[in-house]
Amino acid sequence: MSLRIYGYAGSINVRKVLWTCAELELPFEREDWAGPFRSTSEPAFLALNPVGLVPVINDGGALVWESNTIIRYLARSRGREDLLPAAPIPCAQIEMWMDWQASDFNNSWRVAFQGLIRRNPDHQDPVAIRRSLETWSRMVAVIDAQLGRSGEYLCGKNFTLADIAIGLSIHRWRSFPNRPALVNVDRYYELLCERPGFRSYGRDGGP
Ligand SMILES: N[C@@H](CCC(=O)N[C@@H](CS)C(=O)NCC(=O)O)C(=O)O
Repeated sequence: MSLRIYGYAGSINVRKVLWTCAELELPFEREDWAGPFRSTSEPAFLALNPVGLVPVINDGGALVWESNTIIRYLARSRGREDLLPAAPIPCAQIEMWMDWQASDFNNSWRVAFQGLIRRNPDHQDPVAIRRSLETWSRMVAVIDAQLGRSGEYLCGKNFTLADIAIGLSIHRWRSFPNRPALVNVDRYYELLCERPGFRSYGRDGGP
């Protein structure tokens, strides 16, 4: 049974999984759920993921949800230590960026992105948008400084899972028109664009 991915391809979190599959050269089938497609509150979906969010995978009967957990699982189960080393220290140095992306960094952009890019009527408070934008910009500047130190990818010379989580976030950041210029982030984006997986599922997958 081949790998099955549940979730619509426009979701930033589903795109992490699709890009990881491209890096692993892993064939998969995908079912559209959430966003404009079938509702994740349907019992059939809640049986896959009780919290009702995409992505979810079914890998030979093993159900896994939470995008970063899924991509860690895929790299480990396929023995791809280049993407996520087994040794505790290099592994932690990658995972700290992934966990930060999924928590504080993700939260920073929510209001500004929904208000300014998605034009969501529920997120039009100008003070909240300005605060979100300031926090988002400060956090992208942290990434820029890290990229200045690392010189290539986020955690050094090698592409890792941290680049999938952070790279998609940087793509989202670039959808904001009046963003400050960040030289290392711009260089990094060009580097990511050399990867077929990013070209298929990151850069071309909407903001
Ligand atoms: N922490 C979760 C977040 C997943 C999430 O927020 N998924 C969104 C799409 S990006 C979703 O399923 N939304 C429900 C919907 O669109 O109906 C993860 O990283 O997988």
